[in-house]
Amino acid sequence: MVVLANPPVVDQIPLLRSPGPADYFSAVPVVDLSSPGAARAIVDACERFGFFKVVNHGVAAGTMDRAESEAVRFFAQAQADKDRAGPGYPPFGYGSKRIGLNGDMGWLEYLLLAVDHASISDGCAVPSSAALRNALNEYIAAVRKVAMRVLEAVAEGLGIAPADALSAMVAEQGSDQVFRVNHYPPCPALQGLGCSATGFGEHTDPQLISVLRSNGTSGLQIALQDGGQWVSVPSDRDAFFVNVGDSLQVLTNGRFRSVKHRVVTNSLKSRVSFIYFAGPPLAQRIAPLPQLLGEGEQSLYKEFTWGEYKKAAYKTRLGDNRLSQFVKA
Ligand code: GA4
Repeated sequence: MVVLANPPVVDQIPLLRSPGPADYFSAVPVVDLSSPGAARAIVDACERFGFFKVVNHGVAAGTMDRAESEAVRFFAQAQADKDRAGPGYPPFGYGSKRIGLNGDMGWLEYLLLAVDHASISDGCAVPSSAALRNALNEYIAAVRKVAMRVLEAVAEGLGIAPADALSAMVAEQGSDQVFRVNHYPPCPALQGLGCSATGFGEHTDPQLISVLRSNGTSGLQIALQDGGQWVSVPSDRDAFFVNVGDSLQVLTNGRFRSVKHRVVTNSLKSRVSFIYFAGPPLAQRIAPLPQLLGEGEQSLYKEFTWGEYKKAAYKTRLGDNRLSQFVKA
């Protein structure tokens, strides 16, 4: 019989098989953002995986390091101090274990922040520490530029004019950008048992794209598009990882598919990740770009705005297929 050292700590969190060396995915597409072939490589990766890694992105290591060390300092505070910065709903601030509004749980704590233009929204009182806020703002401004370049490259690779057809949706006044700092503490109670706590359960992101950066602790897994096999993404603290979200799936009429992903916690090491979610303004119509529809080709999806999709998303459970209710019969 297996006796957990401290069973109640994980009793509400679903368990996953611990990843082994064979689960590591060595074929993650790597895009050199400074190379002339970046646009083609991005489109290829989006079609095959809905996921890729970005190197030579131009973001200074110091920007990432400062944001990471300030985030680590925030999460190291006493629980009571952190709880004063939350709860995460409605809808922004500090949250612990609860994800969304419908009962999803993960072995993590996080900061969920609204972004206005290129920094944390003035409406977000959290984080209150100037050092953390400044470090995150410097990071957000930099990662947002990476997201814009990726969206421009997507438009170029797909042959869409104007070049800013996609990036303008995020650059516009009123665009719905969100930033998340996730801290997955180690879960030693499960060490050696072959299973791990779910850090963030499987889901697709509703936005256009998400740009992730983590410390050197792995844990991110993606589901491969042919067959759905879960593979572990080797961590790389110097790179960004980009996910295709549901909205870009619709804009490309399913040519790109949003990638299912999740995070498995480590029994010994904590993982800290930053994710920038590039969303359009609430009134933006999300429908296939006319230039991508072939002769006589119809949209696979019913008409909706980003605001309608977001509202529907918040009624779903994390792992639900949120797009299915918008697929034409
Ligand atoms: C997934 C992507 C982002 O983290 C997020 C998440 C949001 C939340 O944590 O509040 C959601 C989730 C995400 C999709 C479905 C709903 C909403 C939790 C949840 C169960 C901030 C987002 O935009 O959508």
